[in-house]
Amino acid sequence: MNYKRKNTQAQPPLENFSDAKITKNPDVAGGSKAVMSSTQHAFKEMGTLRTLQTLRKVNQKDGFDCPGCAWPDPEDKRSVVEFCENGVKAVAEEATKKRVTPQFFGEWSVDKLSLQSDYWLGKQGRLTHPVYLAPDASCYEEISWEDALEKITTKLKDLESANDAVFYTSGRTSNEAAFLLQLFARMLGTNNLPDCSNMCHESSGMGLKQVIGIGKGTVTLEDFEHAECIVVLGQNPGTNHPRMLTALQKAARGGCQIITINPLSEVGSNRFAHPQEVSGLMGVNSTKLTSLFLQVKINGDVALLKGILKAWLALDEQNDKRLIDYDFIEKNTVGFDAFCTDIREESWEIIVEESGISQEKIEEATQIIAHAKSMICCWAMGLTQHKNAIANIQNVVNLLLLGGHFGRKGAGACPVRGHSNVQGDRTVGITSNPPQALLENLSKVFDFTPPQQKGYDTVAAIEAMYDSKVKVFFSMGGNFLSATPDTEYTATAMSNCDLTVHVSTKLNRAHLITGKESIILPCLGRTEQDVQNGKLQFCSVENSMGIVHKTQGLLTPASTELRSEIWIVREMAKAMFPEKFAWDSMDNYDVVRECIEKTIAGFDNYNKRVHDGFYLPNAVRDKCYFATSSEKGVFTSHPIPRSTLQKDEYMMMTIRSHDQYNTTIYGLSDRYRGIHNTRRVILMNRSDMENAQLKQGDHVDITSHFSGEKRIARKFMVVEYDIPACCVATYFPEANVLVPIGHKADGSNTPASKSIVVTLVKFNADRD
Ligand SMILES: Nc1nc2c(c(=O)[nH]1)N[C@H]1C(S)=C(S)[C@@H](COP(=O)(O)OP(=O)(O)OC[C@H]3O[C@@H](n4cnc5c(=O)[nH]c(N)nc54)[C@H](O)[C@@H]3O)O[C@H]1N2
Ligand SMILES: Nc1nc2c(c(=O)[nH]1)N[C@H]1C(S)=C(S)[C@@H](COP(=O)(O)OP(=O)(O)OC[C@H]3O[C@@H](n4cnc5c(=O)[nH]c(N)nc54)[C@H](O)[C@@H]3O)O[C@H]1N2
Ligand SMILES: [Mo]
Repeated sequence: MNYKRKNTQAQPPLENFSDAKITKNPDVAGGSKAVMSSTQHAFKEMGTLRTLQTLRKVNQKDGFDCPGCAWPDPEDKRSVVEFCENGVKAVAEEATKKRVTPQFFGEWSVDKLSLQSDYWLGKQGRLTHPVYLAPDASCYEEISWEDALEKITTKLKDLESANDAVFYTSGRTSNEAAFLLQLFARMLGTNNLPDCSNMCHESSGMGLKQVIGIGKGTVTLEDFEHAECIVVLGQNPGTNHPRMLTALQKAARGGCQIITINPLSEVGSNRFAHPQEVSGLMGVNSTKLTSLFLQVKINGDVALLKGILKAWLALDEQNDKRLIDYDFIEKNTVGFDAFCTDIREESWEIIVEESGISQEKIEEATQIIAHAKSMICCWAMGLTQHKNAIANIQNVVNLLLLGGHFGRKGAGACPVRGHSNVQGDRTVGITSNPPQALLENLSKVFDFTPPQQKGYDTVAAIEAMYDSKVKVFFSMGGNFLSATPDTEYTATAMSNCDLTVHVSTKLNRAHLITGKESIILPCLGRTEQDVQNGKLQFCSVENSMGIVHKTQGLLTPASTELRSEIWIVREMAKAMFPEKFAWDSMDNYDVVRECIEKTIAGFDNYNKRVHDGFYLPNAVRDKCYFATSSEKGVFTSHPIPRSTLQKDEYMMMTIRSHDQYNTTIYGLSDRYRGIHNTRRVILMNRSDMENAQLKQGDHVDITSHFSGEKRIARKFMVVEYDIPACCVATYFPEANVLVPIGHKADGSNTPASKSIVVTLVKFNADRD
């Protein structure tokens, strides 16, 4: 392990499981337990006054956008409490009263910090000062902003090639900061702009763009009220998008049929008691959400979707061709005949074997789908993080095209985004593969020649760093070490840089595996007031449904030494390219928004419209226009992926617990899955456990297998769970060490972190 500075650990430490407890899953999500869990957390982190003050402003027009997820806010009737349990935790995590000061760094060497758990690291509080880790030093030390920025810009100026620098963005960054960062990187001369989206919905963006001409969803929140059928695939909204449950509840109450496709029967998708309704809070009135649950095998979605498509074609024949929207297909699509031939040729035997769902169940789902006049398909990481992710997404589109579910009320595609501004960051130019129009506009507006060569995405950046081709790694938020695949490989990669820089709110493991030198720049978060030159500023973000709106914090910043992300990039730009722009004028963020308006389509009148929020244009949704080369929606055919599992091998997915936000661990329990006080668990099917002679509570080492390579993660506790045979589940980021860097989605390069082939052996403390 040559990444080691001294004795740093890239992986979280092992557990002793002394407090671990496994209970039955609850039946209902939400209710009073959700309120209790969130308020306890909030009061502990923020205190009573700050909690009340802060929560009043979450997702309100005059407040700040919840940093939790990208689910949209209702446009009119907003509740005074427009947030959810996990939103409260996300806010509390940022608005905590605890602080990580230079004194703290003096007491805690990087080595010592790395032995602590991710939970512990996050719980230390907000970063207060810029700190610097000198070559061979063991502790970070305080550094002035001036000196920190000087070190960074000097390194950048000295680069032989701009492509020796990488600029990563995580999805909490505002439109304004993201726009400036991509501008800065391109002025420097590189498109090395990887982002968290590369590990997230990249497959959705690419898959959709090829077949419907836009890489985003095509529905509004209102559409959920008009859908007759909603299919939720590979998503756990009860935990990761709890406010979506309100939309699903409304739909279910209105008679909409909800089909859930998931290897796990997630509590949040089953029943929901709205904590903001008195009856829901008391637990006396919960709503059944899922009407049909299909417990698909991990990565069995292509098989299952093709099964539904096959059954639909047959059902349509039996119903005098009244169940397929032939008019829509004729007018708006290409590829229908070849698609039908491919679907008809699929065998039921393979469909059932690979999906794990019987033909009868598939036909039952098809009855609902084929008869729905309006259907929405929602999905998240269960579809995007597979080798064949694009085939997953394009088969969802096939389903929507067959029923004509585009450009119609109550219907469409809904990739549910993760980070609260991951979609906006992309819109304003964070991408390693920029569209020509963006480069041309940048060149016109800012008078420079942007680089044409494609840059590194996340996986390519790690590989380049591993090969010592990157000198400076700059991260705008996120946790590049723990969120990325192949933790040990990535650790080596990061340590091969000359300088690693993190603009962050909280301490995380990526700060501990460093280049020769490292700098942490502490920034303002969403909840905090951003005052520039004596004037209060605000930023803007785009939600999962393409609405751009204002976000403005209210709290006094955690420290006087915090700077806004915009200020940081602007200062770097001023030092590097003083003649290119009157950078100081950007202390008024309206000026940044004017630049965005001039460069990116759809932002007309940005500074005026941002106050109320506005939809970005969406040709598919607005006028059923598909911007593909044929100007039509495209039917596609993809073979069913065949399982290659050998005896004693399992297919592992890495998922989120109810008490984490990506690599930020709020707590050690996963209430909805009955797992308490532990995270190093592996969920297994009972018959698999019997065959492997394992009992609940046993400890195992997990080995992943990929192209002859092996990776190992030690000491996980076996938990019996209702999961299909030969499928297992572990939590991200503990299991990321098992995700091979080379195992990724075809076309989108997204790490395939939901389909890892693994074997298990009993844990033995004496083993090397
Ligand atoms: N509280 C909280 N909120 C969050 C986050 C968080 O960590 N915590 N993260 C944010 C981010 S960045 C994102 S991207 C989203 C993530 O939101 P999700 O995508 O809901 O998150 P995951 O836990 O990765 O869960 C994926 C779901 O897919 C299922 N699944 C796994 N493999 C397959 C498969 O092969 N087929 C099918 N059909 N299902 C499968 C799993 O059982 C699980 O229910 O949430 C966002 N919101
Ligand atoms: N195995 C496996 N790996 C995965 C996934 C999976 O499902 N399985 N999911 C993937 C997905 S979907 C995603 S999106 C990525 C997430 O990847 P990242 O976005 O890189 O990771 P996060 O854990 O969200 O980043 C947390 C850190 O962001 C910083 N931060 C928080 N708020 C702010 C802010 O306002 N400004 C700044 N500058 N910093 C801030 C804090 O320092 C915090 O420690 O992980 C991916 N990795
Ligand atoms: Mo994500």
